[in-house]
Amino acid sequence: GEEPKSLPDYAAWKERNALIVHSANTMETKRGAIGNGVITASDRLFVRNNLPAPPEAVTENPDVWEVNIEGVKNPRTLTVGELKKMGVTTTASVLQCSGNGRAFFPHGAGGTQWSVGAAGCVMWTGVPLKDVVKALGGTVAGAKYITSTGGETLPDGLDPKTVVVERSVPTRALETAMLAWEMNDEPLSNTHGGPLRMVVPGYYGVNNVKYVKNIAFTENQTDAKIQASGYRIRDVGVKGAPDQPSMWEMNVKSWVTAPLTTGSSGRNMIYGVAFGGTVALEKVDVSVDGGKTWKQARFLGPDLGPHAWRPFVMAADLQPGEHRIVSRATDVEGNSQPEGRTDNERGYGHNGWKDHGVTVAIS
Ligand code: MSS
Repeated sequence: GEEPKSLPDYAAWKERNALIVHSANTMETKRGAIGNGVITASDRLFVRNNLPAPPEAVTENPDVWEVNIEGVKNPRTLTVGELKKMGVTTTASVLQCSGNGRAFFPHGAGGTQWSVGAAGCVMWTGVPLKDVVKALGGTVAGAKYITSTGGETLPDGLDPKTVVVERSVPTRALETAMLAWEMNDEPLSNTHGGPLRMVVPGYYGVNNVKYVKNIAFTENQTDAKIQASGYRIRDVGVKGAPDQPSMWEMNVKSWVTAPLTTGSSGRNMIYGVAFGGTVALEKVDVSVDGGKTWKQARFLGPDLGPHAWRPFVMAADLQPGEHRIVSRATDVEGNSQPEGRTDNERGYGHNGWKDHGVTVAIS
């Protein structure tokens, strides 16, 4: 077999046994390591870097990190130290890669073959972006997007537009967006975007720009490749283009986390996690017969708000034999996970309940 890959230096503090290391830039949480907690332990949280992370030294003195704010009445550069005096809030939100579930697409969508573990629920502390905007006199007229730029040093010899992590989200996200310097009650690590990260609750991972160094309120979306043609939903075989849907708001989703392979007959506790994206979750139904019959599961632990996930549990009496266990979440607006998947070139946004199930042998 293949040598198990070791953790890259910038993520060496992670719990190796809880992770599938796809590459030095992509590590996912094993399905069996997600657990039943409301918050994902930092050392188990997935990692996805499109570029090499900045040197760890940037997090040694986080308060001196600078972010430039443009597209406001009084544009200026602010340090993290200054941001800390402008306002503060704490929010739990699901961080999920756009390609989580890509491994289930039969056409072999290119990119990291994430199963379910490119996701976690994280507690962020930072300043609401709208407090910052208010302090700088409000946004300029005509601003339709919030454009955030990552602070990585770009590789030499390449057109910066083709590599920079720069993402635009609609200004409606200003209601909940924040600039975070803490994750899970600790200073934000370099691995997850410290000293400062743009957090857009309910939006796919890619919009949560790490090491954020520039925020601009703009009339147009950035023409950086990661925005213009990357992270766009299109049919298989079609190239990315700005007129296709961008990976912004997440859809309603859930999956089973235990049992995964085997069990003994009689009473079994079936566990999983579920979230609604930008819409709060209403309920989760679980089926132990592949979707023929459903029963509502019970949420576990406290409700940490509309952007957090909710662990769930359902007791089931299982007879010997194979059981296909699936879960289906519904949000408060009545959107439920579909049975199937929407095939798309890059394998984004998969929330179909059928593919996300598990087959368990009961003896
Ligand atoms: N940011 C920056 N700066 N860079 C990079 O690379 N990536 C993305 C986000 N942000 C990046 C950023 C992605 S893509 C994701 S998912 C996320 O991040 C992740 O996170 P963590 O912390 O986990 O690593 Mo997909 O949609």
